[in-house]
Amino acid sequence: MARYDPKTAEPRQQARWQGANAFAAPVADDGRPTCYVLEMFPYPSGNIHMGHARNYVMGDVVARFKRARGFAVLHPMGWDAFGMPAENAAMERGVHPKAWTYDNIANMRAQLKLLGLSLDWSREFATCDPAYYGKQQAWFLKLFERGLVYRKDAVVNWDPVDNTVLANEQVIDGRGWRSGALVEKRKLTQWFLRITDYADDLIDGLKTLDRWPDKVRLMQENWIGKSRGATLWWEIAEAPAFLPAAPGDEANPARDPIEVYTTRPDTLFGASFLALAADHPLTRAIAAHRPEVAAFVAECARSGTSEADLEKAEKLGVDLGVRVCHPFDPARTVPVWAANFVLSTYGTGAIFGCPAHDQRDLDFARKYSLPVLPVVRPEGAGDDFAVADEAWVGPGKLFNSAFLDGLEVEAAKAEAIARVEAAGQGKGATVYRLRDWGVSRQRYWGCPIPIIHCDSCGAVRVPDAQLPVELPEDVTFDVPGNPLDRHPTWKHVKCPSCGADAVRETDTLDTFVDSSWYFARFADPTAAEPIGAEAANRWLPVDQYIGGVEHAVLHLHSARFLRRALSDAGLMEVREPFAGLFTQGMVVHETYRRADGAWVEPTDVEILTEGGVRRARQLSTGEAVTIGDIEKMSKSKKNVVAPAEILDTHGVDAGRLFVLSDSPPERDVQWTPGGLEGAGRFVQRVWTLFDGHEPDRPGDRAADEALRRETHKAIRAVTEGVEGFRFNSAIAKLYAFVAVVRDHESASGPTRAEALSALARLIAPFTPHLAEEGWTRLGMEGMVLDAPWPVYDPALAADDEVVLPIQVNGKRRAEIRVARGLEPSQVEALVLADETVKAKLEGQAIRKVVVVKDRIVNLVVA
Ligand code: ANZ
Ligand code: ZN
Repeated sequence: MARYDPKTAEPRQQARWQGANAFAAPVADDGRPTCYVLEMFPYPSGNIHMGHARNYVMGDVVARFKRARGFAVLHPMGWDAFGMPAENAAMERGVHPKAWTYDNIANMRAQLKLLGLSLDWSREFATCDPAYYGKQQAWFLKLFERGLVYRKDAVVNWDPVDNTVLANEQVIDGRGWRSGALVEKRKLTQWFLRITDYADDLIDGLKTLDRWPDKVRLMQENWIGKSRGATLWWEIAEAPAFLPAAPGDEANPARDPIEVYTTRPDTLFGASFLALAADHPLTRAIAAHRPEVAAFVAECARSGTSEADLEKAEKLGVDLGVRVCHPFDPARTVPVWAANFVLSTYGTGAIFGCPAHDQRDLDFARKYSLPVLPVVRPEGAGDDFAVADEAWVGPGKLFNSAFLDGLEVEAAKAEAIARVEAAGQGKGATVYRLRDWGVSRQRYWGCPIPIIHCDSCGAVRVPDAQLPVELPEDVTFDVPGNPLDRHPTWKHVKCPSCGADAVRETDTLDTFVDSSWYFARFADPTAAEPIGAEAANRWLPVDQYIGGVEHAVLHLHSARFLRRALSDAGLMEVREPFAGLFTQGMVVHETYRRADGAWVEPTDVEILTEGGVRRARQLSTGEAVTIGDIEKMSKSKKNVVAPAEILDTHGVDAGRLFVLSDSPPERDVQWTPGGLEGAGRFVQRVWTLFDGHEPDRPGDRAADEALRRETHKAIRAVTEGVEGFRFNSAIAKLYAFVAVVRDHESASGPTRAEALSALARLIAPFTPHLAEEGWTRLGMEGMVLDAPWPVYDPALAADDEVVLPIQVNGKRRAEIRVARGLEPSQVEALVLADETVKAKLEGQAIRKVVVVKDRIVNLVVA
């Protein structure tokens, strides 16, 4: 019998699929129900890594399974191809971003093709193809006409060396991640998408996403961050003389009441100060006259800008020398400070501090010796309730609070809002954490924003006939800044509306825009409209979307928003973009490090086990290396195994099997050479069964009956496993089934044929090449790809036995296998006669036996 040779079999089967154009999704309705399976498309960084491979193999299992179940499947692939790394390559190595990107795509496409994925390559595109981004410009202009795209001044992180805006993640300890320069805050006019218009709809829609992980829905909800509370106006009681004096004077807003947003109006009587953001108008007005305030503002502008950074930073502030009146008691005044923990972009950029019931306020009050007045006391606490280092943020009853005394927190909130509204001192308010989406980037390698700026007409849209606005290719990267901005000719155009000299917008779009609608373009990638209506209606929403949980917030949120905006612009129907979402775990690997700190690649490491202790040695130098933590495969720690490496050893199918078999898909999987070898042996074992099949062999009746039952049970278990995204348990079942088929050698040819034909179809989603080879070897017609998924007979698949745990005085001590449905009295008799149970009891007397039918046995002993 010949060994199975993946090196010849795998290319052979791939050529067969390609020859039959097997994975092209039908262009027109062919009567089958549709199923759209999509994995998050890759950024063309250079090589396909193991995380990609696992992601795409999971999608492939679903796609192949759905196809066998009678669906017309759309399973496309493309490239999220704009972004900074291409420009960095240009700056560091002098390659053009376009050449770098398309070279990487070619390389990665070839690597992906080796994995035997059932992808419809005819629909492939990259987001940097003018044919794609031109359509993006077209819908951008539709949203512009509807007012869903607008321009406003926004504060950005500015890197004064690289001359560019940085995202919050690119600011590390207040410095630019590339240049190391101290980052400044600058006001720039930027383009925004009006995502906040959809805040409520985005929250409501989450309720319909019953095939999304709960944790992702929760993350989305927190990101939108809807909260109910109140805005309150605090009249100015005292202010430095240099502030303009006229309240209500529009030219002199500095003496207007300060508007504060709170989610805890119930705690108003515990207020001991107000705190303003560093760029609140009043802070700035005072900074203009007081150097210590100006210094504080400058300091805030330099430090980290993300909410997470602010959360960690020490709470700092400066007294502004202003006092304001308490809304419920004008005779009582509190001081106004500027503080670094107040965000200018949330609420009103001003808060009242209630140190007893908010930790940040408490830290601040302790640092600057401000009063701490408790107003909510927990159940059981008395009038002397006080807080020390920890604010009380839990429930309780109000005290020290006049008319609110005795109320629970929720009731007190409502009452406080009613009172301030009646007094004209504030009103109930709903506030969102969500901000409009700033999409301007001062970069070259992105989608040009199709706008022309004219001195007399303002921002004018590029006429449709002039789309796409293509990126010029003759750009230089030798100096920092945006190459589009300094290009000699590209930006100089005539105004489309008055014909005067005008300039193009030189900002490009955030790459998250590119990835927020690609799934819709795949439905008809050559449509004249951005989204081909007929095809989109047939294929969308994506039935199963698969990707990393790191995209759970931004990418999914952008896509959900855009779907709504485009539907309002008449470009697609309203529905959620992704009906089902699965977030897969990562591929992790041990790390290895030399004494000098250098990381060592796994292929250069030999593991030695002595007396149960694992040690490692670097092969190339013979030096001992330390075995470090198991971490996500990453180039920086060199703990990567390239998918190409596995092809050379055990073949694609073994690799596919391994990345899915070792842990549940939502968890991380640890890459080990041993695991891959195990999968390789399984492939051989399966082949041996196919190859040794003798169709005419007689057999014995008992073996036939048993094998048939096992076959139908396996069909059921694998089907349920794939449907429930439990690929690892489906594979475990396949391993067990293969052992069963081997053990039932005395079954007849026809019964074994039934078992093996089911096996070929059941393994097809996981190890498609092996399945095709087996299918042919069994003498079946056509490709297993086109064979329907096996169907089980429920009577044969029924589990006729159950394993009951046996507890003795509440502890699990033994188990017993009995026929399903057996009456408690019969079970009791079997348990009492069981030798293992007797041994466990060691002669103790049984007081009581409780049997829960088909579930558990409890023994009470003296
Ligand atoms: C008074 C108060 C008393 C507050 C108390 C909390 C507890 P969430 O729930 O996250 O929406 N806040 C308001 N605007 C802010 C800003 N721009 N920067 C920083 N903090 C701000 O948070 C709402 C609470 O965060 C608000 O309620 C306000 O502090 C603070 F015992 O007001 B609270
Ligand atoms: Zn004009």
